[in-house]
Amino acid sequence: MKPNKGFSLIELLIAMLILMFVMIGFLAGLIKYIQFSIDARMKDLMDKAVKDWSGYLESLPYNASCSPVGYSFGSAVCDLSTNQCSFENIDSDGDGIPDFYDPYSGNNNNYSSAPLSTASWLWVGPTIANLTCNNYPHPTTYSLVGNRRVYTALTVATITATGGAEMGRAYGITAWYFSPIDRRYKYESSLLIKRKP
Ligand SMILES: [Ca+2]
Ligand SMILES: [Ca+2]
Repeated sequence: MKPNKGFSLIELLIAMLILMFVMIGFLAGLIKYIQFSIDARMKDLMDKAVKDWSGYLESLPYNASCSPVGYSFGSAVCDLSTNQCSFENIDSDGDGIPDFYDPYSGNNNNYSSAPLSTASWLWVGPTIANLTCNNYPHPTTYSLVGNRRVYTALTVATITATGGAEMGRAYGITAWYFSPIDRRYKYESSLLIKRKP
């Protein structure tokens, strides 16, 4: 009987191959885990941005003088008992998101590589303008997770009665990011209606 001289070359190669597959599997899992945890942090910041901006616009005096001035969305007719507004049905790029909450003209998933190319109808956005309202400092228009941004944009319309008198203002608040998992557009929107005092 031959004495056992340890591992043969073949056995060593097989062991190394197995180890390599285990390592590749482990690394793939680790990368997925990191992507999911970044996505979760970005989603938290997106939720926070919508809440912060809603609270800010809510607290702003109706007659605060703000720049940029004017209504990015012109006038709208809203049913103030149900908060249903005429702009909810306007979707000029046909992607299923009303313009009032849509920061991009066209399919939003296509903007992951050009996130600053926002649509013309925004009132405030990542590159449109910083909002200045007297002495009322506003929340940031974007926040960061590493070098990835979570964006915020606003639209605004005046709410008019039949006959044209201003009854209030409607604000569209949208926060969004492109997912680190699949680069798709993820967003959250909110409508804030302020009645004229
Ligand atoms: Ca749209
Ligand atoms: Ca769009």
